[in-house]
Amino acid sequence: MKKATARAHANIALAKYWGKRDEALILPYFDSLSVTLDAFFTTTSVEFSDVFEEDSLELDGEIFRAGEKEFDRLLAPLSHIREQSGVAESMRAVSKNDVPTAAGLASSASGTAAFVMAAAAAAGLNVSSKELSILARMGSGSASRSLFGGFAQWHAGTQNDGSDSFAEQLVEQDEWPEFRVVACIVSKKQKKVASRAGMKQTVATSPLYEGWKQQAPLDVAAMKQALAAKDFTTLGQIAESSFAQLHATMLSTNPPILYMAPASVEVINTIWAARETGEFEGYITMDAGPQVKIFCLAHDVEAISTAVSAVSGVQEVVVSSVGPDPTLLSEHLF
Ligand code: 2P0
Repeated sequence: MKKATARAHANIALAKYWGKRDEALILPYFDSLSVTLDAFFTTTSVEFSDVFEEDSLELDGEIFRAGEKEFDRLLAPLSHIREQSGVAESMRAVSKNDVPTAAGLASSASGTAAFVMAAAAAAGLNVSSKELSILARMGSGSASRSLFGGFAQWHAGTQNDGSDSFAEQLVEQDEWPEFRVVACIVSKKQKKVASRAGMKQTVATSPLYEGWKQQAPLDVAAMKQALAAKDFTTLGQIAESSFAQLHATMLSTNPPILYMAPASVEVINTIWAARETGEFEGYITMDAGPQVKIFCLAHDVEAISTAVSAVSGVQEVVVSSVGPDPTLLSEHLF
C-alpha cells in the first residue's frame, strides 16, 4: 500500500526570512535561523491510489483541491515526488493541526513539512532530511526549517536551481532543555496581508530592505556563535533586532504593512520595562500577524506568563519548549 503518515512541528524564526530572489522555487535573499516548537505540530497521512478520482487535501475537516491555495502550496513538492518515484496514482492527504489554540500560529510550516515527509514515504522514496527540506521549501519557505528539531538554519544558497537552499540542524532538541517560547495570543482574526504577497511587496518597494539584506548575514553569523555558546542574552538581543528589522521593513513597504495590534505593543512594552528593572529576561519576536512571542529560559516562564496575562487584550498564553525532529508514524488518519 502506498500510504504513510508523518508528524512535523512548527518553528519560529529567531533570524527572520522575508523576501524571495526566486518566487517559483522559493529561494530567499538571506539565511534564516529558527527554533522548532514542541507544543505546535501537524500530523498528515498521504495515500496514492487509483481508488481516488482526483488529488485532494483534507485540512482539519475541510477539503481542498487543485486551484485552491491551501492545495496549490503542495503542487511543486508533489510533482517532484511523482517525478522521482514514478507514482502516477491520485493522492489523498488528510492533515490535522495540533495547536493548543484556534489562533493562527503558523501551521503552514509544520503542515508542509509533514506533507512532504508522508508523501515521499508513501511514494516509496528513500530521501535524506536535506532533500525533504528542499521539497518542503518549494511548498513554503519556512517549512524547510521544520524538517529538523532543535535549532535550524535555512541556507539561502546561491544556485539558481535551489539545490543549495535547504535547512540544516545546528543544535539538537535536548541540547538546550531550558529554552522556552511564550506565545501571547492577542487576536484570532485572519491576517490582513498574506506573507507571500506581503514579502513580494516589501522587496519591490521598501527602501529599508537593502539595508536589512546587508545586515542579515552578520546577524545569522553572530547568532550561530551565541547559540553554540548557549549565550541566551546575546541570542535574544540579536533575535529582537531581527524582529525589529523585519517589522520596520514591513512598515516601510508601500502601501505599509502593519501586523501589530494595540495589545501587541502593550506586551512589547511590558517585556521591555520588566527587562530593564531586572525582573526577568525575555526577548520579543513577531511574525506576519499580531501574536507576540517571547524567548526566555525556564526559570522566567512563570513571571513572564503572569505579566503578559495581565495585559488587556491578551486572550491566551501558550508556553513551548524546543521541539523534536519530524517522524513517520505507524497509525494513519484514514
Ligand atoms: C519566518 N515568516 O522566517 C518569516 C518571518 C513570517 C515572518 O516565513 O511564501 O509562509 O510560503 O515562503 O514561509 C512566513 O512566510 O512564506 C515566514 P512562503 P512563509 O518565519
